[in-house]
Amino acid sequence: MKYSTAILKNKPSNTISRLQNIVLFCLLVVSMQASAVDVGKGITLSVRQINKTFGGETIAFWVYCSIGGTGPGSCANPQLPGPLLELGVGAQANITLKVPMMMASEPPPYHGHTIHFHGLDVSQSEDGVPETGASVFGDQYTFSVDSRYVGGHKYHCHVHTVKHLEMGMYGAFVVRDVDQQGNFLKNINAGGPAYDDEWNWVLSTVDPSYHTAVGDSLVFASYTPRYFLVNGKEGLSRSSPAETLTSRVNSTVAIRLMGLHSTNATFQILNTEGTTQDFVLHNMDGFALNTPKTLTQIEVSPGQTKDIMITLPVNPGTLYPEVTYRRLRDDSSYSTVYSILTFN
Ligand SMILES: [Cu+2]
Repeated sequence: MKYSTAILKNKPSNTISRLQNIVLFCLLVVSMQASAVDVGKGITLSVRQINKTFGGETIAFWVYCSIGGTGPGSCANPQLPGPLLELGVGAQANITLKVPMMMASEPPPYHGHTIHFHGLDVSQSEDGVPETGASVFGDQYTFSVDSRYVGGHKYHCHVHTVKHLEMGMYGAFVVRDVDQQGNFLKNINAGGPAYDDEWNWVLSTVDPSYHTAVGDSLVFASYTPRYFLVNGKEGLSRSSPAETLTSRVNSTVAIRLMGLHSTNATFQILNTEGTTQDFVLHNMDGFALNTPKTLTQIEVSPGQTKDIMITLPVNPGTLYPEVTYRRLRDDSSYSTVYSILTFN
């Protein structure tokens, strides 16, 4: 309803443009929802190898995928990162991981896979850490979380993490606030402010040499990333963005920044004049701040999650959210990943 109102208000005489907007919006919603999985309904995940090409270089990745279906993130159509997993507060997650016997390139004890729910305080037996007893040959994960955890988290494999994380074994995990019937609410945290649109950004980096090294190789002693990604895409320029979102004027957009990368990273949002835009930080590492902070720039370190919200201007336009990846040693810039946020 709100979307229709905004469209009518700003394009009262352009029916074709209005229809295009509605179609585009529906397509965006469909494509975003296609890979989201409510793990409260039960889900079986597996792992597939896919190849991706960056800079003319073909690199093998291992990705989580959901068994069943044909959409993005299913094992019929595996994607980097793995599917967005969602869980309502109070519901029980029921996740089965089936490990295929195809990852023979990692010798014992570095073979097999788990799921570690980074930032969720689950019991040790559900935590996916092989060193504390998790099975690496397939496992069942059942847990529930309370309202403190509403917000952005992530999941990744905890087997030989330096290798398996780099290989692409990660994805976004969002805990949803719910109403009394258990329906998901669009709140940034439990009872927190509501947003109109949500954008989940998985930050990651790629050092191709890690993708061919195995076991205790000395390659793992030095990280030299060559490709820098948001949701598995490079976004090398604004004309070739990693992510695009079409929203409405004067609406609020939640962006959840999930650090699965292995460098420093800085997030900011620029307008067409190149001026940084204010946004509000609401959650850090899945927990609501007592006092939300208004910022123009934010650091996302490896392993961190930061949930922000921006209120879009009242006139149609475009903003440019971007992530600049930086060296851990001296913070100098590697590369910027560009995205586009339009509102009309
Ligand atoms: Cu793994």
